[in-house]
Amino acid sequence: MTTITLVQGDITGQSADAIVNAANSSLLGGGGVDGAIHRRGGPEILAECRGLRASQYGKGLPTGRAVATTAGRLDARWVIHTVGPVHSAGEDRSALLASCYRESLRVADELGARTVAFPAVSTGVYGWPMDDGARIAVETVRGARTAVEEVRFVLFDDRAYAAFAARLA
Ligand code: AR6
Repeated sequence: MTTITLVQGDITGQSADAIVNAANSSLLGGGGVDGAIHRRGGPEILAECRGLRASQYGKGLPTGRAVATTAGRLDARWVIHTVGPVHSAGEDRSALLASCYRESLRVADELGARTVAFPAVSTGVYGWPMDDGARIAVETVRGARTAVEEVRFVLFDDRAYAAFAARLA
């Protein structure tokens, strides 16, 4: 049984086995959570991302997939980088967003992570509406077959926290 917990705050301050990054396919960093993780986690994370690009993801990590690196100076063993879809009004990309959560948990299982902290993937720069992003996140984690014991959603602001709390209720 996986327990879902909610926390409001900055994901880079969390203590967990794995912290999920809302990355982009370049794996070379960016703004939002991605920028914050690389800033606080230090250069070791980017160095490993560069290595992954060179060895496996020359064309980039595909949307909906996930890959792990060291967590550098973060209070975690791993960062799991996943690439959310950019929201589109004309195309339903929700299966790709669900895939981010499922694939991140699959990677967490491979690593043996028991506690995993997630941000609300795609709901920032990538424009996903928060309520729908929360629905997909909660439904997918609830439906996942995983040995992860705690999934902690770390929500940056009141609005995100309220959206996730409403879905969990
Ligand atoms: N802790 C927790 N949540 C955060 C934090 C933080 N430190 N910072 C922002 N959020 P975003 P995306 C929230 O934009 O939409 C990057 O440039 C934020 O309020 O980080 O998947 C990447 O390199 C929002 O609710 O990720 C990609 O290019 C959620 O985290 C692109 O952005 C996700 O916002 C990915 O966009």
